[in-house]
Amino acid sequence: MTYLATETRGDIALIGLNRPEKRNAISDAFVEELEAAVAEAETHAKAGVIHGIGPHFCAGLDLAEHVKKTPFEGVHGSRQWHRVFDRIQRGRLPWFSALHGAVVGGGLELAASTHVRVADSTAFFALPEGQRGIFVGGGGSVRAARLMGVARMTDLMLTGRSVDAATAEAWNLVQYVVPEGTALERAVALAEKAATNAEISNYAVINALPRIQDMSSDDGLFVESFIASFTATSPEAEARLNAFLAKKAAKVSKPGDDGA
Ligand code: 1HE
Repeated sequence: MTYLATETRGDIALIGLNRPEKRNAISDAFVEELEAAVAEAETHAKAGVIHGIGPHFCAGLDLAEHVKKTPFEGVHGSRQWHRVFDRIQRGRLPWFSALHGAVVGGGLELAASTHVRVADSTAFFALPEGQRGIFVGGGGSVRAARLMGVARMTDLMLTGRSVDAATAEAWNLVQYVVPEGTALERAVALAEKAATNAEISNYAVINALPRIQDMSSDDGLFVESFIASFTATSPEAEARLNAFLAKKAAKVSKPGDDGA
């Protein structure tokens, strides 16, 4: 692999963005490689972690490549990012991202396609597209806007300012903030938790929840009933429910007891 360093730790697939000399800037070939790595992870892992190698998570779009494109090539490029990030968001696996340093532009869009974001205290977040004369093209206007809200995203894009990890947590951009240098370790620990869930439950969480948010309340509740029934009547659910009733399954832990 040219742009990625992949690794398997038990049930967890790790994808390291590995172009540190260019701050993990994402070119067309890079995003294609990411798609292949996600597809490969789906063949064997139960959860995945995406992280950045070097001083930053990701500096976003490879600006050197972007200047050479025609308008129509730009559309295809953006649609390619959409396809790859959609495979992360609505694929087979729950994905966790471990964030440090710059999480900017397309890097923030990539992080927004993962399901749980863990930032260390060095992480900073920005959408400098306006400064570059461009617009988000990796799904940011949908995913990032829904996470932080349109008003905050508008502010980030108009001012080009950065926000720190604590602000990103307050803005719902990340779910965890951890000490410097520990985001990867925490993201792997969280992914290991998710890997112990029933696969069908994880699939429902990552595929049904975002779709239900796009529905009316009435439609969402209707769809929820079918998913609830479909999962609850699976053989795995029966085995897990019986294990709990036979006192052979772990109880729900108190906050902090499980390391999360
Ligand atoms: C790059 C890129 C890049 C760095 N494309 N080459 N993204 C941005 O506007 C962010 C632009 N980058 C930065 O603001 C800074 O590089 C960072 C704050 C991320 C990191 O700073 P630093 O001091 O650690 O690194 P550096 O010295 O700025 O960069 C090291 C090298 O990486 C340097 O190349 P070199 O050949 O001179 O060594 C930089 O040119 C190169 N580099 N970032 C190409 N992004 C699907 S639409 C998404 C739209 C967007 O993502 S817009 C946001 C683009």
